[in-house]
Amino acid sequence: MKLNNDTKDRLSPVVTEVKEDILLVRLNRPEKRNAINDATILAIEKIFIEIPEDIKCAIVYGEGKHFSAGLDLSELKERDVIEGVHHSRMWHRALDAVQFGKVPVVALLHGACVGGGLELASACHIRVAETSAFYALPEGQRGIFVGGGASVRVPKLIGMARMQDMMFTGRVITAEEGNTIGISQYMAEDGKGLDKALELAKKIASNAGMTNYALMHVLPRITDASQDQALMMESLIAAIAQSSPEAKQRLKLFLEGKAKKIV
Ligand code: 1HE
Repeated sequence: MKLNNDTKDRLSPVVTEVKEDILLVRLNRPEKRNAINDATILAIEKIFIEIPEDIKCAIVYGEGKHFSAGLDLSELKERDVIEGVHHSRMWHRALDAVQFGKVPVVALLHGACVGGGLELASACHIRVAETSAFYALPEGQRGIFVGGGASVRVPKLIGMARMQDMMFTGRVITAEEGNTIGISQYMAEDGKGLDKALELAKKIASNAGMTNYALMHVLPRITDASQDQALMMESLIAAIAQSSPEAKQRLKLFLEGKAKKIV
């Protein structure tokens, strides 16, 4: 039987759409609040590994009332220790494909952004939160631990003490609080987040490729390294970036008074 696009969309846990040079990646299990089962995390990995050359930025968002309810708990069956490690490493692989992939990724968050949903959001590079967004790490309450990279990525956004608080006490963070403490970088009214995410994605897509590459692949390694190694990496990537033909062209335009000013 040949499936039409509507049927395929209903069956796919993640759906993609191209808008000019932006890839829209939509979690598509609204009836399960976009809970992330194995099929979903593997689909995310495949999408980000296979991003076409002409795509310059991606937006990840969720269908329905919530961004994502996190790990699909119905699949959290008896696993022995080694199966548990492999499962967590599968998430790490997939979310590394998002964070260290080919293009910068904007996450648009609304409703629940909890557990594995927050892990996915924190693997993206910039987050826009609609007013309805809220954040939690219910792993603490479910008697488990984060396994999709939250222990590494969430403290980098909000600090370790706040993550400990979320897991010790089950604290739910509102969209406004989340924006203040660094989960999101932008806020939008409910229903307006995709416009904001597209506006940001277009700006990001217009950057020099080497600048975006350095921000995605070099800056995180600089922040993880010792100061001495970090400063050396900075010098190397600065020299590489400024020697690219695109950088030279942009600097020439500025010096000729033809480039857009900051304000
Ligand atoms: C689910 C899941 C899920 C909903 N796995 N099926 N995550 C959590 O502990 C969060 C659990 N979910 C919730 O607290 C709530 O569902 C929400 C606040 C997100 C949304 O509430 P609501 O009222 O809109 O929806 P609902 O009625 O609770 O759920 C609708 C359906 O989605 C229902 O299934 P149905 O067959 O009865 O209709 C729910 O069972 C289903 N559903 N969330 C499976 N998470 C890599 S390690 C990461 C570890 C974690 O992420 S732990 C955190 C798990």
